[in-house]
Amino acid sequence: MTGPAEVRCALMRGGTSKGAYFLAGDLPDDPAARDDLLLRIMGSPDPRQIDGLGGAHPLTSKVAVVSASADPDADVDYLFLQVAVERPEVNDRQNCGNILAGVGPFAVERGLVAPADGETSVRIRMLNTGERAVATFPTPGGRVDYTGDAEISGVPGTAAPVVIEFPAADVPLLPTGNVRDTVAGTEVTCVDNGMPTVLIPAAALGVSGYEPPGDLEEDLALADRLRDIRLAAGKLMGLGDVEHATVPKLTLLAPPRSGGAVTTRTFIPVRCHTSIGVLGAASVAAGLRLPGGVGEGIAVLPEHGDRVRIEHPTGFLDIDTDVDPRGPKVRRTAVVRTARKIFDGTVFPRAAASARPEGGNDGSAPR
Ligand code: NQM
Repeated sequence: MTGPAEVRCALMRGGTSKGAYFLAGDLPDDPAARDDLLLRIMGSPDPRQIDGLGGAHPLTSKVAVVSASADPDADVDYLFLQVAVERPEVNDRQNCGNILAGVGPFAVERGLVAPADGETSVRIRMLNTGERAVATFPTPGGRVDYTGDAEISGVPGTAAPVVIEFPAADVPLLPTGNVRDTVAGTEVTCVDNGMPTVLIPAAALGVSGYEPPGDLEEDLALADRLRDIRLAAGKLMGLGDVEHATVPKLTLLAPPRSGGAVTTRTFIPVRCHTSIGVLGAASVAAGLRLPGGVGEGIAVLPEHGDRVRIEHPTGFLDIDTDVDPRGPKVRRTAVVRTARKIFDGTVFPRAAASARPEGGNDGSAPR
């Protein structure tokens, strides 16, 4: 498959992730041609992604495709694509709330949204799930200002805050219809507040939940157990066969150690997240608020207010969730992230002829 020899692209950090941002009009319309091009741009498949923009980890092998929205209630459409590192696969079955943090600033940079003098709000339709978000960030003098004093765990230094509000969505919060299920012999809570997530008490899997991500990734017995839970939970959650999907995510829960509500280790779905995804955290926070869920007896919820502090391997993520236990339904979710434009220019994809090693897709599971 051939394609353009050069493409306009911005590399941005969004929250604790990093990705290549494109205008939809700069990529092929045909999804197969687009994905082939993105694999060659990111340097996949290759564990080091040495010949492309990807950073050799799922958290740095991400793509945002942005366009003006035809929807009167949205300014822009955002399609998130997860580019696998070691396999020639591009997946659109999940959203990404971290990469979302860069979408508003990128839309202003590309002239899709006229900035106000002061701060600008961008209404974003997230094409992966049909859900909505509004991102608000500083634009003094009508230019995006990435500098500021907001700090997020997992990112050195400080930057301008990107405040993201998620209105109530129509997706069922409990995709299995139950607050607790027994899946592959383990009691779990399957929840979806923007990201299909399986909550699992760490102790039920024989780990503390405080281990560093690398140690958990090396535990092959744990990996087998998580795989069994994920495949069974995926079916129960209506996601079908998730062998090659990046959802559902799996979050191990343990009591908080640093004043937060809970400690987490999240598998996305094979590598262990060095922090936690935004929508993953939104799902955890909502799940903890459901009476009868597996978080009961583990999490310590604040007595007042919507804010929940989710501890993770490199710090914490504060997220606001207003949950109506009748339904149950999430009325509102909000989070503060930061983003930064790293470069803006032209990317030169690897030539199509060398895009795939002999044998192509080896059919192995996602990482
Ligand atoms: O849950 C990683 C990330 C994510 C997704 C993943 C995310 C989210 O940290 O909204 O941001 O779960 O694959 O970027």
